[in-house]
Amino acid sequence: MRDGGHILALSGGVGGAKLATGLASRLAPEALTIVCNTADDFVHLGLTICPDLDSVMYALAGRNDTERGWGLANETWTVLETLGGLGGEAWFRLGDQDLATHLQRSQRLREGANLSKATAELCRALGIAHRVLPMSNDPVRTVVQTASGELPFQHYFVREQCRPEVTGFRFEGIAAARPQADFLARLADPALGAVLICPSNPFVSVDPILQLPGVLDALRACPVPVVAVTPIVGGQALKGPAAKMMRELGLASSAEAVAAWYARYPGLVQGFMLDEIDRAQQPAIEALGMRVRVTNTVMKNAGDRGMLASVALAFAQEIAGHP
Ligand code: FO1
Repeated sequence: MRDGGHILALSGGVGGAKLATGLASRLAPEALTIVCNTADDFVHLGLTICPDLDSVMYALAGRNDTERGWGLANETWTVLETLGGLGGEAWFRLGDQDLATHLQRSQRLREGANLSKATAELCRALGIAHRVLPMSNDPVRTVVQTASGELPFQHYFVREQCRPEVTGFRFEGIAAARPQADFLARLADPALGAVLICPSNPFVSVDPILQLPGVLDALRACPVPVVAVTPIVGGQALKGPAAKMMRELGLASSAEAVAAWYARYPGLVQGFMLDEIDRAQQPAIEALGMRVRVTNTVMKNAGDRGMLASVALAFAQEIAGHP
C-alpha cells in the first residue's frame, strides 16, 4: 500500500474502467475501492444487467473486449442469434460468455443476495482482488428525456444508438436509494487519501453517484482532495455520447464545460485533469476554483492507464499536502 491513503474511484463504464485498471496496477487491493454507477442497469430478458459494473469487472479481470469497449473478449453470439431467429429481442447484444455473468447475478439476486454481495462473488470468481462496489443496492434507473419523449437509458443508448436529441435526464428511484454502506463508510474513513472521479460521462455516469442522498454531503465533509479526470479531449468524448449530449444540452463540448458542470456542486472538486491538447483551457478551469493538472489523458494501452493513474495519485497527494 502506498502512503497516500485509501483511494476511492467513482466510475462509469468504459472510460472509468480504463482508469480503474491503471489504479489497480499501481495500488494494492486494500488501497483501492471502485464505486460504479448502476443507473444504466436494467432488467432484460428477465436478467439483471449492470453494464458499468460489468465493464469494470471485465477490465480488472483482463477479459474485456478492447475493440467494442464492452463485454468479454473472444465472445461468441450463438444464443443471441438463435434468440433473434425465434423472433426474440436481439437489439441488446448479450454474448454467450457474458450471459453467464447475468444468469449468475440474476440467480443470486433471486436467492436474496443484494447487488453488493452478488458483485463481490462475481469479482472473486473472476480473480479480481480490488474492491468493486455498486453505488447502491437499491434500483436507480436513468431516464433520458428527448425531444420525442422519455426513453429508458439502454433503449436510448443501444436500441436508438443515441440518435434522439437529449433535453435532460432523470434518475428514477434516486430519492429513495441509499448509497452502498461501504461507499459511505470509506468517505468517513480517516484512512481515505483521495476521491477520483474517473473520465466517465458526467451526466449519466457520475451525476447518479453524486446525487444519491447523502453522497454530496459526505464528499464535502471528507477532508481529502476530490480530483476529476476529463472525459472530453479535443472537444470529443473518447467513447460514448458525452460530447453529443453536451451540444444538445446547450453546453460547449469541452473539458472546461465538464469542469463547469462539476462546479455546479460548490466545494466538490478541488482538482481537474486536462489533456495536453486542451492546455489552453487551464486558466478558465482555474477560474472555477480548481487546481489543474495537464497530462496525456488518452489511455490506449496499459502503460497509458498506469501513467494516468500515477499522475492522478501524485496530483491528489500534492493537493492534500498544500490545500
Ligand atoms: N453497448 C452497445 O452499444 N451495444 C450492445 O449491444 C451492448 C450490450 C451490452 C451487454 C452487456 C453489457 O454489460 C453491456 C453492454 N453494452 C452494449 C454496453 C453498455 O450498455 C453501455 O456501454 C453502458 O451502459 C454505458 O456506460
